[in-house]
Order: sequence, then structure tokens, then C-alpha cells
Amino acid sequence: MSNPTLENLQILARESLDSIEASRDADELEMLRVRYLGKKGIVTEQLKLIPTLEPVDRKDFGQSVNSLKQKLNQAIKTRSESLARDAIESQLVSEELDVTLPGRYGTAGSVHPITRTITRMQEIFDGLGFDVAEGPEIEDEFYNFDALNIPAEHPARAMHDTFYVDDSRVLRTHTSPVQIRYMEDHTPPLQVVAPGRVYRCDSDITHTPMFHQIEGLSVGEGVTFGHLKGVLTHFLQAFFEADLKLQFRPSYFPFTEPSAEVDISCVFCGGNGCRVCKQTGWIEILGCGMVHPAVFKHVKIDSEKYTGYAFGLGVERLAMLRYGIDDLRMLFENDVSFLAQFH
Ligand code: 2NM
Repeated sequence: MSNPTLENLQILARESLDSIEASRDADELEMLRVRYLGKKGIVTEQLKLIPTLEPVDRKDFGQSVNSLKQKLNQAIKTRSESLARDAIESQLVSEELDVTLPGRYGTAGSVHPITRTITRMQEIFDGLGFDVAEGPEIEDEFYNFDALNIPAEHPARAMHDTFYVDDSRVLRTHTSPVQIRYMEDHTPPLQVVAPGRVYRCDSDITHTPMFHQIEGLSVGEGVTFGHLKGVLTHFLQAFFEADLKLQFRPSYFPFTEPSAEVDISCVFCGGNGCRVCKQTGWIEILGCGMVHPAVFKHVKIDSEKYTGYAFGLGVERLAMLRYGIDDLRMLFENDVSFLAQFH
């Protein structure tokens, strides 16, 4: 410990103020405070030495030590504030965010083109006042066949077309059973579409054992083939967003009479003839007809009072035409780079 002289006090003042000024953090500054101003600190020790001085020197020396003490307190306070500011400053720098950087995007999935097509079809039929109904994919023979006027000997019942679950139950081969159930539960007038999966024991380049259908049904007093034509024309023109033409060709279905198959003017060439329409200008698109009285009989609808039309179309076929997909298998392979095009 230095002698209690004014010279030594000056050296102490310079040394202590310099080291406070040079301290790099709050810990170091606290250490210096204890070293100079603590109970056994250097400056505190100087105060204790005052009584050992000659009485004439005590006043000057005492004032100088007290002044130094005040200066040190002030210097510590100033340095402490400055260190706190620096700390905030460096935190702001280290945590700086560049809000102009591009975000980190997650990979989002996309709606499958079949789902998208069904949704689109439902929206158009919704706009025409049709209800949407669903039903089981495993059906009794009654709903899948008998109620639709498909007798036991009919070729459509042969094992080679139908997946049998057991003796009397099948994977539905069309969504018509949903229409049958709907007619059991509702009284005319009614209009409903039934989208969903259907199954047929068939597999080649243009057929998959599972595919999708949407079938429509309208029953009421005075419902005619003219209404059917109007609804299908509106639906197909809205779906393809084109002023296309329809062509009805006579056909046969057990559940409708009369029955027709409908072609549209080719959406690719406008009817001039191209590869897609095989130079005919027409594309076969759906089947339809007036509900057979035998079907109404099964669901206890009076066919003397009511008439109805029905139609059925394949979702895969319409999806392929709308999105320009030329290979059916694309819709089932779930190749991500294919699906990503439907974002
Ligand atoms: C088609 C073609 C023609 C049809 C018939 C019925 C029901 F339940 F009312 F009898 N639903 N769907 C139908 C009629 C389906 O698909 C090519």
C-alpha cells in the first residue's frame, strides 16, 4: 500500500480512472469497484490512514481522497452505462434480421387432378340445383344390379366384370346404387349427382380396375329428354369452357329407355378432325337416358306420375381431356413431378 501522500494519491487517481475507463464488461468493472472502493479497497484504505497524518496535512489529504472517491463513483457509473449501451448495440447487430431475404417455403401438396375434376363437376351441378350424395363402395347385388333392371343373366353380372366380395356382395360397378338409395329416401321432385370410386375387373392401357364416375339423376312431374339435353349441354360447355356441340346417338342401357350416348365436338380441333378424335371431329363422353319404369318400381316411385332422366360419365376421361393428359396411368402412378403440375 502506498504512503498517504498527495503525489501517491494522484498516481492512484490516474491508474484507477484509466482502468475503469478500459474495463471491458460489467464483471471487470465490479472487480475494479471492489478493488478501489470496497471495504478493504485501496481508496478506502487511504481514508483509514488519515488519522496517522500530521494534523496540518489531514484536511487537504482528506478532501483529496473524498474527491477521488466521488470521481471513481462517477466514472464507474458512466462506464457502467456505456457498457450497457454497447451490450444492447452488439445484441442488435448480432440479432439483426434481413426482412428482405426470401422466406423458407415448406413443400405444399396439391389436389389430385381427379379430385379437382370431381370438385369442378360438383360445382357446375350445384349451380343447376343438384344435391350431392355418396354411398357404400361395397354393395348388395340388389342395389348394384336388381334395382337397376339388370337381371341375373345379364352379361354385366358375369364374374369377369364384377369383383365379388362374397356370394351376395360386390364392389359397386357404377355409382347408380347411390341414386337408388337416394330415391328410397327422398320423394320427387329430386335432382342429385353421385360421384365416387367404382370397380370393374378390367385392366389394360385404357382401363383400370378402379376408376371414378359421376352420375346424375333428376325425377319429377313432366321431366323430359329435352331437360336432359339442356342440362348436359350446359354442363359440358361449362366444364370445357367452350361453345362445343353435342351429338346424341341411340344406345342401350338396362336402366334407361330410351338411352343415348353423347359425343362432344372435339375440344382439341373444334370438330375439324385430329389425332385425339381419330379424324371424326367427335369425342364420346357419356351415357344417358330416361329412367326405366322398372327402376322406379323398385324404389316405389309411381312411373305414371313421374318421369326422370339419368346420366353417367367417367371422371378420368374428362380429366384427361380437360388437362391434356394422354396416358391414363399418369392418374394412378402418383409421380410427384406429374402431380406438382396441378398446384
Ligand atoms: C349411365 C347411363 C344412363 C343411371 C341411371 C341411374 C338410375 F339410378 F337412376 F337408374 N343412375 N345412373 C345411368 C343412366 C347411368 O351411365 C353411363
